[in-house]
Amino acid sequence: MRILVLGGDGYLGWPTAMYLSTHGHVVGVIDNFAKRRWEMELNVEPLMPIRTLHDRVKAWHEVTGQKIELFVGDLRNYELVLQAFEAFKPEAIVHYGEQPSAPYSMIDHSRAVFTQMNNLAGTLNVLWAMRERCPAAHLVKLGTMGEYGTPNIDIEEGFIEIEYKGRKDVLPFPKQPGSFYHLTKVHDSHNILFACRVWKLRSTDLNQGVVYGIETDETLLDDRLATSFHYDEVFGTALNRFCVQAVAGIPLTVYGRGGQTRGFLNIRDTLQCVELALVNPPQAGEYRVFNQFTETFNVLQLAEMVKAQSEKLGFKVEINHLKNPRVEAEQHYYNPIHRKLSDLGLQPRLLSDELVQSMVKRVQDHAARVKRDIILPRVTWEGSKPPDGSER
Ligand code: USQ
Repeated sequence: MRILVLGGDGYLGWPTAMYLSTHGHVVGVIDNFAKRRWEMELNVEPLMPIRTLHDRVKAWHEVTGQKIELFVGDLRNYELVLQAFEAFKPEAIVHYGEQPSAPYSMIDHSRAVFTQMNNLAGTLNVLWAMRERCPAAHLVKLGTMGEYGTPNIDIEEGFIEIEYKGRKDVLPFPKQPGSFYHLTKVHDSHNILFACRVWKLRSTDLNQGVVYGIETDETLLDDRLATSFHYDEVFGTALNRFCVQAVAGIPLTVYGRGGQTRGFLNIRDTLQCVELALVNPPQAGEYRVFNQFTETFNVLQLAEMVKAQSEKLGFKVEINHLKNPRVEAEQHYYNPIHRKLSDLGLQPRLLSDELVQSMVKRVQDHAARVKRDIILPRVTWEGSKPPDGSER
């Protein structure tokens, strides 16, 4: 299949491109390197040194003999998107090309507006360009479990059957997202659903949970193929951050009581899920939603797991309950359904003691690069002190 990965320079985009290339697909990537600019803005950087995308594509060819075609450009530039679709002729598009951080979107007014304009305009351009250039292609869009929030009922996969005043319908599941970033995914979902209904495009919206992990089979082939693993307060996610904190001797940053429960999955399972969606495409006009995670944990459980496994490796680890910088429920019901990917054959790699230990060991290899002053949260939902890189 000819597959174009949007956001191919990112934590998930680059491993996805390599994985699909290994699995016999013809792969292209688009990126405008915006994430690297945001990193510089905030003076944060990934744990491992990351080559430029041009160099990674070159290294991929040297290591495997496979080519990945590279397009440099911004999805907000409609002409560029049209030209890339025309040149590459994708049969499927995997869309990661968005600002992915909830805290980034909550720093200040300009980042909130930027996140919404960037994510929504990019996705709208993708939809229009699909309509113009490749209406039969399958859009696999990275959404988020965070679209649903934490309602006091089971969370269905995208749609819920409702009976109201004696009548029944199947309607989009109610959304209660927790940040301006998560809201962009809700708005995207509505735009994609509409484009499928009206233009008969086809799309799978992957409502993904929090991803953890450092390595995939492909990143392990060569140091030059590493993916950008973040641990800072803005771009790092819970479990990844805890592993770095354990190695750096910083008490684990559990926000509030730590009862916040989320769906989690291994980075390797992200790749498996995306491929499962790709090789089992929806019908023309169909918009479907998969809840993409393999297990649920609350934040305190994760911190306790990291503490226990790191201590086995000789680290002394404390858990700190910080004042929660976010506005979110810290104790709540959480039972999201996640059946559709399992039905397609997903073989999950669940979080194990060994896996936590292997992540901690891998972090240890790069311990000298950990920037200690980018870990504690400063962005708050109630009005942030912007993390200005110049202070660091
Ligand atoms: N948390 C802590 N301590 C930390 C970091 C996070 O207690 O040091 C808590 C947060 O308060 C939150 C939970 O852990 O309750 C998850 O936070 P996170 O930063 O790991 O993940 P989140 O902001 O939800 O966003 C991440 C990705 C985003 C994706 C989302 C999936 O950055 O792109 O959409 O996970 S989900 O969480 O299912 O919405």
